[in-house]
Amino acid sequence: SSPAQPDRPPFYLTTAIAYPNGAPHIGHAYEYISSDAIARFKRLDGYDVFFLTGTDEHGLKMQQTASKEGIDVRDLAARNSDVFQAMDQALDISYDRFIRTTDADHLEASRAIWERMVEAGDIYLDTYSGWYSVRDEAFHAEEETTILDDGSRIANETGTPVEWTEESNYTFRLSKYQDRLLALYEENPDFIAPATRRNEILSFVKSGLKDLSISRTTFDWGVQVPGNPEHVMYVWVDALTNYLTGTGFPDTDSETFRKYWPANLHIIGKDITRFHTVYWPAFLMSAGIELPERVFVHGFLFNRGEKMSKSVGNVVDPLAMVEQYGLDAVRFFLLREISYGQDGSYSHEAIVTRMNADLANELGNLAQRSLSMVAKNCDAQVPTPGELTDEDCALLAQADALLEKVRAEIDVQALHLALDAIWQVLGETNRYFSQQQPWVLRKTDPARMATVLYVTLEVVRIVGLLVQPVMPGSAEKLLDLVGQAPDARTFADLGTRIAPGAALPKPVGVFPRYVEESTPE
Ligand code: ME8
Repeated sequence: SSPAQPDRPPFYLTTAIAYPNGAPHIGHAYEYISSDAIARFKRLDGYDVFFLTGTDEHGLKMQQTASKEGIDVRDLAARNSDVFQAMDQALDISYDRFIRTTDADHLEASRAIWERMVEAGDIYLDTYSGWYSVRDEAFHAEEETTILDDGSRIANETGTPVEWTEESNYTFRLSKYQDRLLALYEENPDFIAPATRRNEILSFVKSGLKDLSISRTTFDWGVQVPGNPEHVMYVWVDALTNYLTGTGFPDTDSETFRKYWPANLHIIGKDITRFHTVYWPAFLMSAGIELPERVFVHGFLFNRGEKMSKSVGNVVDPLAMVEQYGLDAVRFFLLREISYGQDGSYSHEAIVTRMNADLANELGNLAQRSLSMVAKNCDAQVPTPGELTDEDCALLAQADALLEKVRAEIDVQALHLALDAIWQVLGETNRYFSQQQPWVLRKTDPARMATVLYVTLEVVRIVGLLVQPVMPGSAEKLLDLVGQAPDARTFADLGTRIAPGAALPKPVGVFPRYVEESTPE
């Protein structure tokens, strides 16, 4: 048997689970890529990560889409769930489980949380009437809707049509949790981030919570309510429960539940904040289950500033984007260009600028120039440095300080600032390389040239290790080129300097420039 491993701290991270009523769009890809970068960072930083993603398959929206397409809703869900899963693979998303809300263990978990809420006295039968948006799978209060000129009514927040719904169904005593929710936000100021989202939710809850309708009888595509098969659960009750299912709930004694629950981080987009920061903690309080630590809300992606969504139809296929620019360029662009937590825009020009300036020039060219000098002038071995100058020490100190800086940014999900810190050091390194002029030293002072190349390779190595979460494929190639052993690529390996004398492979370019195809005359 293997020697006992010291226990690594657990880190449980989730994405929203998407409605598989169509193919995924770039907004979905953005959520998975950003969450994946966090999951990979935590793994490299020594955490025992569990990363959950998947598809949200029940509800009226799915049922209506299926009947429109003339297929069985199960087939629609299965077909598109596979498309989401294939996209995750193509995007290098390192999930530990891809959950489908039609999975057998999820049905069990959903019934269990329901029964706990019943036992708490929080579910009662009532007649519900109000405005429902199928597209949002959400209820909207009358004052949150507007009547259009043609007499139809829409939800103000999302612009989606709402319909009058009246039925006898189960209702959750959300109003009972108003004070406890406000206390939660007060005592745990980091529960909702960024602060703008927290403030929105604070004022929403302060304005008063109404009880919430949580079952439907007019269709049957959902989890049956325990003890009353006439009802299916409101899709959000079972959807949110997926985060518990992933840990083995309702088996609260299971090793996975004890290890991973409560979740450390739910990553979601801004349109579903209320469900995750009001309904979800209230359900958990009612069921007597610990609350997640934090909900981080990312912004929306816009195509050249224009809104895009599957329902509207101006959707960009993430895989076509990957085909055009390469996977790591797309991953890098999204995380570097957009302030995580705010809305962002993408365009061909912006992607090409990042590819060429940040990747090809600042990182690729630095690696390529230093490595090809080493190949030609140092017998293709890591050079042996002489005594270090102040400049050498200052640069290495900046590179050595990166882990702590980047870790602090990742801990508050400031992914763009983490990358910014790394690219600042790359900027310094490029200035250092130009000032030191190793190509001149080659003739005048080969020993000094060796030191400059050594210092440069060491920075490239540190950067290579740190960009693994964002660009796993390219970082792997870069680390191969600087001779970093494949089994020594965690952040614990940052502190061991590159070994002089190590043989290096023939340098190859890792970050190609994007060259526009010339338009035919
Ligand atoms: O909301 N930019 O599913 P969904 C960035 N099933 N993110 C976007 C986006 C955009 N343009 N459009 C959507 C659901 N998203 C529910 C979730 S969780 C228990 C249930 C984000 O397929 C959106 O905010 O409509 C959400 O986080 C995710 O994509 C899935 O959206």
